[in-house]
Amino acid sequence: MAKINQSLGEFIIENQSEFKYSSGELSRLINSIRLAAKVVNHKVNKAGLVDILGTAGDTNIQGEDQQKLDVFANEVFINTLTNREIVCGIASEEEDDFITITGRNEKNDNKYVVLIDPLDGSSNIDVNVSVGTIFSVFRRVTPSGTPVTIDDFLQPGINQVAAGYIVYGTSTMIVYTTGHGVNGFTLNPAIGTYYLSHPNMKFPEDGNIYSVNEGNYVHFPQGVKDYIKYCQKEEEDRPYTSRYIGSLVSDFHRNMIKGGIYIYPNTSKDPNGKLRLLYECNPMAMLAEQAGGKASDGFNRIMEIQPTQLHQRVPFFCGSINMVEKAEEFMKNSK
Ligand code: P6P
Repeated sequence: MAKINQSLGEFIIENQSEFKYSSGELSRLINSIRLAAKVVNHKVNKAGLVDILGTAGDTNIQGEDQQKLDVFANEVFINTLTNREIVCGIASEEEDDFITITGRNEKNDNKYVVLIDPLDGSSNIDVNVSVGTIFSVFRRVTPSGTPVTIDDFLQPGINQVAAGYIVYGTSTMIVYTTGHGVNGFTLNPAIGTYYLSHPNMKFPEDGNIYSVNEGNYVHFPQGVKDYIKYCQKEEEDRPYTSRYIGSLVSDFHRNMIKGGIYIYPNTSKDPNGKLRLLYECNPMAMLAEQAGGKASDGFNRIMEIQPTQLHQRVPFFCGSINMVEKAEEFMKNSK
């Protein structure tokens, strides 16, 4: 049972028994993410003051300029997860291939793999807009003691054992689920402790916020164009409000609290959309469903998509269930 102002550490211990596989490793994994988030948060909050802005002079597999904070966040999460000897493999938006982690005993007997977008929305860094970290956790499917293979990472989202994000905003929060609802914890930076501030988070079934980059309108599928016009129509509870931060974690977080839908569809420029299935859409979809919301590619449940590539992209419709289903209706009717 969640108690307001309970610390994240107390919450993890109290709820550890809920997790049927619990041998403490998942708790230690969440704890390591908690620690890494504090380190990244410290740097994000000082980004304007130290020479950590700007690009690191490299690009990631997506061909995107790697911001220095991207590189820093990636290293912090990978090192923290590696040092704690909890996971046997990591996949990251910032790494071309997955990373195999062998314990000090040179064995691969840890049971979890983590997939992570270490700093989502990084293009917002230099303009002081919220950014986030997104993580997804699976149990490995290949035999314990052997090196992980791509099959351990290419699992459908329904297999996730945990998922969450950190939003580095006006306050820093960890929001995560282990399959028993969604809880949000706010960092008290004065003492470096996260406290339960948003117990049992729920997506309102309806909302009046739609989040989409309308600059791409001419490239959208007809169903999305029709849904946007529906949102803008002077009728009943509309027009809705358009809110788009350009940071998935921030738009998702606001929509989960207030009600809303986030859409990043396929376009004529990006036929599979922009967002990555494994470390953006699947974890956000697990959170959405655990909070009573919905996540699809416009037609199919995100978490039932069988991945084929580590960095594959999918169209993403996510948020209040009635809004997602209305958008899916427009997609179906325009087919
Ligand atoms: P665009 C950030 O790069 C991101 O992956 C999401 O966080 C964000 O919602 C989206 O891309 C923004 O993309 O094309 O609208 O700038």
